[in-house]
Amino acid sequence: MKSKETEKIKDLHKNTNLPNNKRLTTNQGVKVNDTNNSLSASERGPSLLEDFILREKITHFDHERIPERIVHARGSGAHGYFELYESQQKYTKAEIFTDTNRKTPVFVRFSTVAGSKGSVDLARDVRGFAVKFYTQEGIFDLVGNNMPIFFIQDAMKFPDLIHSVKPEPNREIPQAASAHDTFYDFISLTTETLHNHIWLMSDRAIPRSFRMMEGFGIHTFRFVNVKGESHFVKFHWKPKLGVKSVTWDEAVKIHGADPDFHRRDLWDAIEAGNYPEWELGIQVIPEKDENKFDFDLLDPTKLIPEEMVPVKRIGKMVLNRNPSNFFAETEQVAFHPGHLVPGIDFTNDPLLQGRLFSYTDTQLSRLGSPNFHEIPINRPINEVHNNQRDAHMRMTINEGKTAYFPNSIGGGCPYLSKIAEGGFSHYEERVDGKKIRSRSESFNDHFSQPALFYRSLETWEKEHVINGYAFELGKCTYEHIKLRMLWLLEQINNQLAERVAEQLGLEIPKDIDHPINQAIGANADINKQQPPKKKNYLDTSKALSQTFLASDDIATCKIAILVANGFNGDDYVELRKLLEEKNATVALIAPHGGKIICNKKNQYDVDAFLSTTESVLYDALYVPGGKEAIKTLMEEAKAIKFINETLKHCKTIGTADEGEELLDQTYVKLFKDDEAILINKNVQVFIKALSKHRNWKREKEAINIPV
Ligand code: HDE
Repeated sequence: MKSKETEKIKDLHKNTNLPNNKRLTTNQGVKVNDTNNSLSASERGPSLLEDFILREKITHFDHERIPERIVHARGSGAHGYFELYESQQKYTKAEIFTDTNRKTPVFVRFSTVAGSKGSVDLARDVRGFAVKFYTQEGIFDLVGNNMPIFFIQDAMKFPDLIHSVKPEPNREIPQAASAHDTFYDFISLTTETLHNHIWLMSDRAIPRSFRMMEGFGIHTFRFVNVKGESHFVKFHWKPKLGVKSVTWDEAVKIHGADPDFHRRDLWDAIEAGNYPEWELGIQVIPEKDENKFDFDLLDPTKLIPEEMVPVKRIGKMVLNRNPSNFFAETEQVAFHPGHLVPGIDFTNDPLLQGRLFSYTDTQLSRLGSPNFHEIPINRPINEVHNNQRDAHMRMTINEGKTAYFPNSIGGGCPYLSKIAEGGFSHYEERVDGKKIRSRSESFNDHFSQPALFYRSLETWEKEHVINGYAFELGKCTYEHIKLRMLWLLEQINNQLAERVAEQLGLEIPKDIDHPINQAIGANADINKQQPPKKKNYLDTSKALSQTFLASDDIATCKIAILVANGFNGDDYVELRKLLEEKNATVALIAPHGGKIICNKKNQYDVDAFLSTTESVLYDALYVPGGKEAIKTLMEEAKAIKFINETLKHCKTIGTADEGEELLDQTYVKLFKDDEAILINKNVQVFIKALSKHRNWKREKEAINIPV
């Protein structure tokens, strides 16, 4: 246990004369003198129904669970604040975006989408990135994801999308995984999904940390200024630590080594005072430019390349406090894209419009009452006054006899606010047309942006995308689904399709005129929407490639130091000091737990011993010298595996003196010219290599290392 926590517990125990409010009581406040034994008639006799203490304890326990979120069930939250750099009053009257003197409290919840509450953190999935701003004008929720686009264009299709990705209903398999038939059946028949889907195949879907992901509001929103003028706006979160991911091989291994990898990482960083930070960016588009793009601004499957409209960074968010109680805060928090403050407004994006209905509706079944806004984590910081009353679990005791408007008996309260006094008014957009059920033609280009994304990736990223598709389609069992996907990939990029086809052992079909496709043609996009010629409004966009979104900051980077008794203590102490100065985290790993003794006879606490830990939980490895230590490690099969795996995952490896003999027992001996394999180099060189996160140049060969 960490020393800070141990001290806290000691403090509690010091106080033997606990005040009444710390004594165990029933929910009615009655002190309890036994919580281990039920009331029974004689020592070995039957339990008695009158035992109200037992009944209360069990009844409460029986009802402890609430329905988990239908999507985004697995999540982790943190508190923090938002600060604005410069007033955006030209665009918006929202005071969090005009008042630079404010520190607005926030609560953020990161999540995966498909898995249940207890599923693993490293599933290949989109991540939710939901921010609740507790502004002085009320709650503003920016309920976004870590990818800038969504799978579908219209809310009507959301249940179909989610049903297809969730475990197949006959046997509830697979958990938190998109690699199965029903998902690819849907994707391959719904071409609008292909853009978000290619992001899902990329490393963005397996982040190294929540702290190293971008966030996006996705939809085009509106900013409205004091004069009532509107601008379109897209929201972006840019992480201070850059965008970093793990490889799929690591993700699979992290599933077993630490299923709570992201949750733990967020918690530990905040506990250690390494507060996660993002800058809030906006892309602002004047109303007059609405139709200037080759795609529709209302289409949530399209992004606006940053090269076309730059992202202006307007403020920063810092997460500096862990929740005190997971259920009360992270589980009960209720986000809603319709929680807005004056100065921010919606557009007619049909996905956004549908969401505006869904989020309150889902809270009613999940939290059980329209009073969910009274749960502490959901309460605005300003006062709430209205004529709503009663319902399950009402916490507010409303006084007086009037609960209607207008009234004179209650002094006319609560009063309305004029727009100039901060009353919300919707942007008066002109709407004119017939009631129809159809999709605008301007939403029909489903291939240009997936192609732009693929073109924009560096070679190593492309390889990961190819392998992502091959893995996922390789898990599908119906050949016609794989063929449909291959045909669609061919429309995105020929090299991509060929490489995936090669791994699947299939030929790319020449057309989609397959009997099964004909049979379902009437119900699916695929036959109706023969892809139009792809547009090429931009050759590549650097903002789409992780290569260009890195950061040199090694704060919270986790370095494993592999040692055994007799290791070179001076080497270790110097490295640790320099790494910790840069807020990196160091873990001493040894063949056994407890203490480890260096060549100078100093003792150190072991952080993890080899059989309890795995290389995939660290970002880099260092092996100090020391004859005796190296001899011991050479006989440890797990030490050899640890090194080989670190190498395979393209991480930095450093050693000095006798450490080289250990590395020579591993595949490292074949990679001695590699720029992130550092033998007898000074510590600064090690730190520099670390700041690159991975040496992807190694991957082509290293991927074949048999671990
Ligand atoms: Fe959500 N989504 N969503 N979603 N969503 C929910 O609300 C829904 C969409 C997002 O940490 C649910 O409280 C519909 C896009 C996040 O608590 C539910 C549609 C984006 C979270 C719901 C979408 C999101 C949710 C489930 C299509 C990115 C987790 C529990 C019209 C911009 C928030 C809940 C948290 C949660 C519905 C599409 C992001 C069922 C109908 C697009 C981050 O109401």
